[in-house]
Amino acid sequence: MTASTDQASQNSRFAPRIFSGIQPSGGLTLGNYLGALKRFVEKQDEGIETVYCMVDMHAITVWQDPARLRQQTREVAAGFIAAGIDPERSILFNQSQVTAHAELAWIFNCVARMGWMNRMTQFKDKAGKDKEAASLGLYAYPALMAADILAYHATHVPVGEDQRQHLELTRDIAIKFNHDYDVDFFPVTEPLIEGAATRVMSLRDGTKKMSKSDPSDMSRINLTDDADAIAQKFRKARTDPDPLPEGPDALEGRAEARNLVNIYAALAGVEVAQVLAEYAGQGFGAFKPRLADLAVSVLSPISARMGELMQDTGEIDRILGRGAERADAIARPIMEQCYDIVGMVRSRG
Ligand code: AQP
Repeated sequence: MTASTDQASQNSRFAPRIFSGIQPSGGLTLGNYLGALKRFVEKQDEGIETVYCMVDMHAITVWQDPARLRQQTREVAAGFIAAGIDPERSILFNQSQVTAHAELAWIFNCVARMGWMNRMTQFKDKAGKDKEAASLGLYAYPALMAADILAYHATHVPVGEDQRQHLELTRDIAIKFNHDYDVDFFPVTEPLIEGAATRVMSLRDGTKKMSKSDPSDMSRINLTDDADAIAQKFRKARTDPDPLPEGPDALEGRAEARNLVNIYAALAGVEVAQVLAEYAGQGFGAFKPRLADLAVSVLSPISARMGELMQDTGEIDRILGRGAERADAIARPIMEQCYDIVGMVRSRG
């Protein structure tokens, strides 16, 4: 049996279930929208069971002002709903309201090996030069992420390219847990990294990921940006002087050009080759305003709806509370089984 058929048969006893999350560590960006949110909506609309989470416990692995964290959690929730997540069809909640995440993360801290964690590139990037000053939570982040996913026995996780390594670690943790305790308890989750915009890059530097925590606001499009800001940011986006080429291969070595073409393709829902067929030979002076118009047409209804939803944060809190109850109803029995497998006495009434 090959590794993939072996794994397929191992996972076949688990009903398909999608889990994914976004940190409320800032406002949502075009990268979050194209790499994650848009695809979350597609999965929901395919009729698969979908569980989506504002991962506030991940957010505090770096300093968050408490009032801002609360505000951003509600705003990110509004972003999910405005982008098309229906809180009746999907389960939508914030992580800290379901304690299984923290409980399972501790068990996974005891399953994951130091050597595995030491290889995580996101920790190296986020901790920067002064690793001694980074929080222990930032180091253990991938074990909490594995717990987020496996507390629901999720079989598939739509994410951007930057999360590939963490998903590999989630699989390693599931395999080691199953092996150590001689059980077939956790699925070996499949990452879903698909589409033209799995890695949207900074508008100021085509080698860096577009990120909500980048100090430069000009590096990203925020979902709440108005039409003028979007047009200005694309106009000032770094590019090269050459015209757009005829085929995708010729974008090799032109990181900024490729990024803008990928964004256009993902927003329009077409292939990169189709974008180039339309714009080949034209310069960025002509392309950027068309890209800005397209981005405004996609994002402005989302931004307007977010604004409306944020008028009633009490309703957002009710949605998150109800989502947390539904999430807990799935995760709690899995957590209790997990404690039993590990050998913990559970004798409370
Ligand atoms: N630039 C991006 N391109 C494609 N996908 C992206 N994602 C994030 N940035 C891009 C995807 O969005 C989901 C949620 O990410 P997150 O907010 O939990 O964490 P992150 O990847 O660390 O995103 P940021 O914006 O860079 O946050 P900060 O600045 O707080 O670290 C994930 O599926 C991610 O792949």
